[in-house]
Amino acid sequence: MNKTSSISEYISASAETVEAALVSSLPAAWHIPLPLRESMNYSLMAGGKRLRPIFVLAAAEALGGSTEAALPVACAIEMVHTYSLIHDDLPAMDNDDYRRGKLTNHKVYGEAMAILAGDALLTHAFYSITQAHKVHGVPAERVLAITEELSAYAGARGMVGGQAADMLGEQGLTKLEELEYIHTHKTSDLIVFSLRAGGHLAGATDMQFAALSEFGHAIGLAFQIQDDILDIIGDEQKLGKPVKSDEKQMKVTYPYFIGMEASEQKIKELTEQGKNALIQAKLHNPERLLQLADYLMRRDH
Ligand code: GRG
Repeated sequence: MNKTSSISEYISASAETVEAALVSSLPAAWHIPLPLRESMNYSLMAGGKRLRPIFVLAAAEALGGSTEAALPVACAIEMVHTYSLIHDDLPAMDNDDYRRGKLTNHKVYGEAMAILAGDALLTHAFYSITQAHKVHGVPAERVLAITEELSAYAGARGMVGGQAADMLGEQGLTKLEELEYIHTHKTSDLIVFSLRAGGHLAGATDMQFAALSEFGHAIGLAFQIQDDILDIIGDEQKLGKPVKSDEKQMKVTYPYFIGMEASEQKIKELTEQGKNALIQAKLHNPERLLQLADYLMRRDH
């Protein structure tokens, strides 16, 4: 992909590359019970935006690393993201029938198989990471660092912890800081991991890692606030009237605490803050990461 293509062209081309790698990520030669293989592939290929894998590729590129060698790690983070969505949709959690306009995994394959598909995707993510070394020759100590960070950012101190805090807080969040804890772990942590993984693949310095983390945390939070705003706009379109913060149906989100306008302003501030952190770190080629941050701020889905 040349440097003058638009950010939408870059995103489409990168998503295509990731999807081609995902299609062949479960080896055809492995003997896997067919419903399990189908259930895993159903959600993996269900039309996600592929943002997290694109961040892995763009961060590796920003530091002059190989995007080809980054692909197994890019696939791994999409597997973790996909497992989290399958489990989040289950009756014991959000109990959703549809995701991305399609029936949720458990609606098609049943609850037990959906749980297993999620488990298997999470496990397979770690297998996929090993292939960066075995197939592409990424040094073993870099792969080890990526493995350690995926366990941390996706697990109990990361995304799963954020999900647990969200569940526990459902009875009544009273402070914006509590909501920020949830957003940081539930949403930003996988984005921070993706950027840092790109950094590990390309041999980033400590200062560059700090900038990648700050960028990821800021735009992850901005992404989640934007998600909350888009949710409210969707609800308003369904109801045909504005949703007010004192109405029961308004979820406890950023707009609930500070209103829609201030939330939009916060998205802009976070995006600028993240971009500045990256600019100051003077990466080899940060253009695509900076463009991605602006693109996310303007997204409408
Ligand atoms: C069940 C362990 C466990 C975790 C669930 C991901 C998650 C945590 C819950 C889903 C609900 C939610 C709003 C999560 C915040 C992160 C987020 C905005 C996910 C959606 O990400 P997109 O927009 O999804 O990148 P696509 O469909 O494009 O892949």
